[in-house]
Amino acid sequence: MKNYLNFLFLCSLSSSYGGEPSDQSVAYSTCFCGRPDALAPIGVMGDHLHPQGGLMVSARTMWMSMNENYLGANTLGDLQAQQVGPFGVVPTKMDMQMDMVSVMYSFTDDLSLMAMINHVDFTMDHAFGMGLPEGNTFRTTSSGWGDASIGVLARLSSSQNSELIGGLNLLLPTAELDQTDLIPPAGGIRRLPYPMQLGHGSWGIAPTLTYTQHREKWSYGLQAKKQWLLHDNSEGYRRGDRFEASAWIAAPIDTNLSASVRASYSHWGNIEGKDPLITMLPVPTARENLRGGERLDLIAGLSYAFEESNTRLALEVGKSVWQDLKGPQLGSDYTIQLGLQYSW
Ligand SMILES: [Cu+2]
Repeated sequence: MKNYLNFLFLCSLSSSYGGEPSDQSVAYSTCFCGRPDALAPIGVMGDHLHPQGGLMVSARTMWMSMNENYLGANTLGDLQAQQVGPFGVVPTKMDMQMDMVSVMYSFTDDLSLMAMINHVDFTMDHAFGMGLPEGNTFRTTSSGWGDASIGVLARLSSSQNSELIGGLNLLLPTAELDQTDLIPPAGGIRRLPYPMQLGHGSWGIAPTLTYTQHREKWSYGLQAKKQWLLHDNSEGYRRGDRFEASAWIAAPIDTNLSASVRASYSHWGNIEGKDPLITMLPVPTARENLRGGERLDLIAGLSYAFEESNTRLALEVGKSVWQDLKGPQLGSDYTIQLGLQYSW
């Protein structure tokens, strides 16, 4: 039993969940180890701290599938999307995979360092010349390291069962922005449009604010996150600012297993500036003013805490239920996030 109470995230005392609060609970009053919803759903980062000296490594993979063009909040058929421009080529489907590794280290009980790198794989299918005898389809792919980040997380306030954590991340321009592939209607190998490039390639800052509260039988949280890029990247453009807000409820459904539901709203701007090697392509993904949008996702999650090994395995599956995009632009259909976290 002692093992169980200590198993998660190096917390050094029992929680008040299902038992009397420990007399040490003054020191770490907001440690909810021992329950599987101790941490936020796997798609939320920056929601927790560790006691001084604590180290956590997380590996996550995220998949996103996009398979319809939107103009505002409405979907368009491929031919309709082509006629909006009119565009010689329209994207019809995009699949993204992002693999992320992050590390947390706690300098003090109230301050942690966080660092993250990611690797991305993109596939985009296109149609061109629809309605014409020579009409056809083609696929482009790109793959490589995305933009890394480092940052700090600090406890701003806490009570017996809640805490407020502020984060500040520095975004590093590590992604390469010169991915190319064969684009048949453009006559050969060309630099790929904006969404197929591996990241933003700019220095930036991303503050987060996260509130969580753990009740006896359930927990909830709220997070707001903003991302600003500070300058044009090496190719002469800057991706739009981004804002995300999440709200979730979670509850243990077994000793080791918890379930969650989460709503996530995101808003992102158009591209400023332009890459001259991209902007000439006859496809909406090469237009700087057709990149912005906003979206609401509903996301269900499961989290499993292994008793003996300080390990959590967690899954989130999300469906985009509403989006309003500068278009034609491919909208998100569903997302899956799988993560494994280990702490010392
Ligand atoms: Cu952690």
